[in-house]
Amino acid sequence: MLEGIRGAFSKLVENIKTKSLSEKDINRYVNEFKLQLVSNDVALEVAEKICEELSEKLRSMKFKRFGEVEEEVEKILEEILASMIHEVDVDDVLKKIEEKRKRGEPFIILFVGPNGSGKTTTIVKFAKYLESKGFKSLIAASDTFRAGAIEQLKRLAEPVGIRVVSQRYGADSAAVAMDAVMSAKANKIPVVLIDTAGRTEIDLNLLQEMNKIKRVVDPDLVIYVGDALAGNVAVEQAKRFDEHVGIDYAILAKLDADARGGSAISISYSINKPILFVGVGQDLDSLKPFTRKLIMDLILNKSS
Ligand SMILES: Nc1nc2c(ncn2[C@@H]2O[C@H](COP(=O)(O)OP(=O)(O)OP(=O)(O)O)[C@@H](O)[C@H]2O)c(=O)[nH]1
Ligand SMILES: [Mg+2]
Repeated sequence: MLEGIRGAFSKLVENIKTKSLSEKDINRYVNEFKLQLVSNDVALEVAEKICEELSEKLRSMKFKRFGEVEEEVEKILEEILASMIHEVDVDDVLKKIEEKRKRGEPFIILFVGPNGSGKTTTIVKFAKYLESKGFKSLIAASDTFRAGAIEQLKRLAEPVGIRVVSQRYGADSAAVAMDAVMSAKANKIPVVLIDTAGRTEIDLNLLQEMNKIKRVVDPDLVIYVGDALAGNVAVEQAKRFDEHVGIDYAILAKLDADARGGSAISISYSINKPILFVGVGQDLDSLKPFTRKLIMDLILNKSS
């Protein structure tokens, strides 16, 4: 996972620690590093920002004993990354759910994202996660568009004891969502998770449909599920969903299959929204809270 970006970072550290650096060296290594970031899916604007700060900090770096240089460069990279990756504590979300539960109202989360990004799987993982924290949830099958979507959701959710509220294909997705909300109220289920249809193109119809669901159920959170493998495209898609629908958090699925790793850095910075979780496998327990530490440890090779 993330071998590409990790390789770029260690190459930079290697270059810098073995030479006494002239201005020209710094420019060369930083440019080389920038290219590697971009080829590992870091969005250009983000790579430029990282490298601008990096050059500045390298120039003012005081070289100490030889062995300390590596540490120093790693520290610089850590600082830069930390300033770019937005973090949120999942417990904050759990607290908000608890507040609504006390008021007897369900907490509603709308999941949006492009075609095949991992929404349905992620929702069921999320429901399992909530269950482990003591919150029951039910899922609205508001993807009434794609053939097989309702069965797929039921096949994943029902064996693990999570109820799915569904209607027929072609039904109004906002009506399905509303049904689920009413059912949650009647049955005192504290969380409603709404699964929606993805599309290959981010088309106007889809966005209108999302906005209609949003208007009708007034969700507490809108979560964008992005596909780490989509790289730079994932960043552009996230931006467009944010512009048109408005998103609060992102979840980045398929990080386990992402050999490059740049989208994890880019998405959070580009849309200025925190990543809540990352998906690290197809099974339903593969959802990890996203922390700066998790991503930095992966990039800086501090854990496997
Ligand atoms: N390796 C890996 N695969 C994942 C992960 N999350 C989802 N997938 C797989 O990605 C594929 C698509 O997942 P779905 O959950 O159906 O995606 P979706 O966004 O609901 O797709 P549409 O409803 O068609 O838009 C499935 O084969 C999932 O098993 C993950 O974190 N890691
Ligand atoms: Mg789906």
